[in-house]
Amino acid sequence: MADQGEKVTFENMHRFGRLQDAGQEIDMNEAFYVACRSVRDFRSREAAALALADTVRAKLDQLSLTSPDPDRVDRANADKLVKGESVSIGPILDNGQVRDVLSYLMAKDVYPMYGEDRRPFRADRPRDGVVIGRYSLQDIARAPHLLHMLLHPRLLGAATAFLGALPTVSICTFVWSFATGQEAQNMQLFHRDNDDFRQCKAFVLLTDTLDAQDGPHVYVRHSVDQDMVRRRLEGRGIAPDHREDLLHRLFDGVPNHRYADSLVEEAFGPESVDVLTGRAGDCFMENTWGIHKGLPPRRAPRLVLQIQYALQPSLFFTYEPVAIPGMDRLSAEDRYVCRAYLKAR
Ligand SMILES: O=C(O)CCC(=O)C(=O)O
Ligand SMILES: [Fe+2]
Repeated sequence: MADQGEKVTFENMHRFGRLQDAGQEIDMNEAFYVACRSVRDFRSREAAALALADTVRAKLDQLSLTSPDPDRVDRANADKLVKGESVSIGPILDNGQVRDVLSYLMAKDVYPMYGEDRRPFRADRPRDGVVIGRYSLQDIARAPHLLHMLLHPRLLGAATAFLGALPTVSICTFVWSFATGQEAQNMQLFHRDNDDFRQCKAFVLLTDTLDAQDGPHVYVRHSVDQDMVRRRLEGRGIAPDHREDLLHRLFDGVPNHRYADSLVEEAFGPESVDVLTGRAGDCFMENTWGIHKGLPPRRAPRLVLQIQYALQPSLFFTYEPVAIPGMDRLSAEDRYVCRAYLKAR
């Protein structure tokens, strides 16, 4: 334990978090992760996120890194993210850039995202029964135009304003969803992401996603805040007992909970369910505490780059940053944003 009266600094704070005297160590990262996933009350999550943002800004200051003033970046889109509305960014890759990414990835091994069988395959010959595929960290890191996407000013501006400090890319992954005809599973079912008290995701479409057959992303508008949902249910004249039951089922679920389509439809109505379509190269962002899913494609496989911006690396993952050319030409701030996945050498 730290000496009595010793000042808590960023350098020594981890020692205050460990109960070494009792001969047992409690990993506070683990405790923090459990908290991120278990605190379901929106206002408590927001208070924790704001405190965390203050801490991150102080830490950045110590590292002589500049965190842009959250009010001077993309406040308008950040406000939408806070309220639980999706943000349309528009195209961030042109057709040639999309082709570069696709032809690079088609020549790399794809691994099943879930399940025991980890054998790789190629995206043009998906293995039977594999619904969702991913790439290795090495192959993700070397993908063409990756830095352009991760550090895109529109994405960083909205993420910085939303999070209240310079973000950390805590997930960066190309995800294939294959047209298998199987029932929706996992992230194809309605859920909330809860890696951090506040996090947002940018989805960059790499295949055209024009209608329900293409497996579009689906976002439930205004599903982040139980008080807002309560007011809306009141406004629709839902009886108090039933209203509280719906709220309980929408907010008090265990982490990793999946929500039935019928529950979402009943609580929010079809007009609050946004189906986000677009052409390859298009990007949209959302606060993924809001309820969402990626529909299974029915015609052709669908490829998306998913970028999660948060206040810190996810405590769930072990990262192995990959050295890539071009990193040493970036500003220290940009290197910080990408540090969980990419390094200079
Ligand atoms: O692929 C999608 O559209 C959704 C993915 C998702 O929700 C997730 O990875 O958490
Ligand atoms: Fe998700």
